[in-house]
Amino acid sequence: MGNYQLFVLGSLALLTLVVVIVAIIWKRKFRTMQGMMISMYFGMNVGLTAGVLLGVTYQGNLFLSTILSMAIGVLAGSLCGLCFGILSVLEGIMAGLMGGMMGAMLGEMIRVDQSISLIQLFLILSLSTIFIMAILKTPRNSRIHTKKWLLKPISLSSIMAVYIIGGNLIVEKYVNTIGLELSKSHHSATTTSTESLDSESQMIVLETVDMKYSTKEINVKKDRAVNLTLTNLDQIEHDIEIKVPSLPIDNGPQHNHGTEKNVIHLHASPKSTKTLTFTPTESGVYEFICTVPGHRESGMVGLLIVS
Ligand SMILES: [Cu+2]
Repeated sequence: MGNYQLFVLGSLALLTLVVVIVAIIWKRKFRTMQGMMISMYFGMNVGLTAGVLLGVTYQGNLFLSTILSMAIGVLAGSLCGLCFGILSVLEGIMAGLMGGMMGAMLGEMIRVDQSISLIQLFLILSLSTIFIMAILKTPRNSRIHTKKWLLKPISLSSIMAVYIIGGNLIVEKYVNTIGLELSKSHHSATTTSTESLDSESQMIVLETVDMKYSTKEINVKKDRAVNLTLTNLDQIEHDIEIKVPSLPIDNGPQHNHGTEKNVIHLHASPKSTKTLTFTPTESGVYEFICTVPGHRESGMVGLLIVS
């Protein structure tokens, strides 16, 4: 749990407390239907907020995020409903269940950066429960004589604005951290990294494990040296062969049997690493394969894209 998650969950807890206190103070002013409506609105929005947050946080474990979010939604909805009576409790519980479930599913499916705005939207909707209560509390047919009543919503709004701006600052840090983690993991997960050692050479690292290449696509630039490394993690031998127009290879002893012009061939025995350098001279899409019998057929094939 990062700062951001704690910020949102803490806000929800605080909000629940405020809503319950306000509901207890004003409960005589609400009719049953209004109490039900408030509980429903509050339970649903708290469930949705917590759901999206936890769904994103625990992506890949929808069961956990759903159970937790439904629990939070039910807790908020029923606590709010308790102030108004049994019907409101039921309404709050059902809305909390539904909000938590839908929120978790939503969180599971969207990206972290997309979740931020949704969480904020639902958080604002949850906060607006207080406004709804203030509006519903106003007796029907009552006319507003002075402009004093404006003070309350204005002060409430400014408190909310400060709160949300403060929250945004935390959010930015959170997104930056996540973005950093993402780019880091992206870097290590895809073993094919086209990074330039200097301005001229491009490093490509390809692994073979469980009869598969670690990537199905290699992107390189034309007329720039490509340093290709094949790391064989399997117990059987693998190789890589690419028929691509290229400059003659000058890799000396490391270079195995790529004597044929325009054929890149790199062979790695079990648990070994081999490297060669070549320079593609024409852009296009070329197939790379493992020439060990049966390997290509079982999926050891990919594309080299020269641009
Ligand atoms: Cu193979």
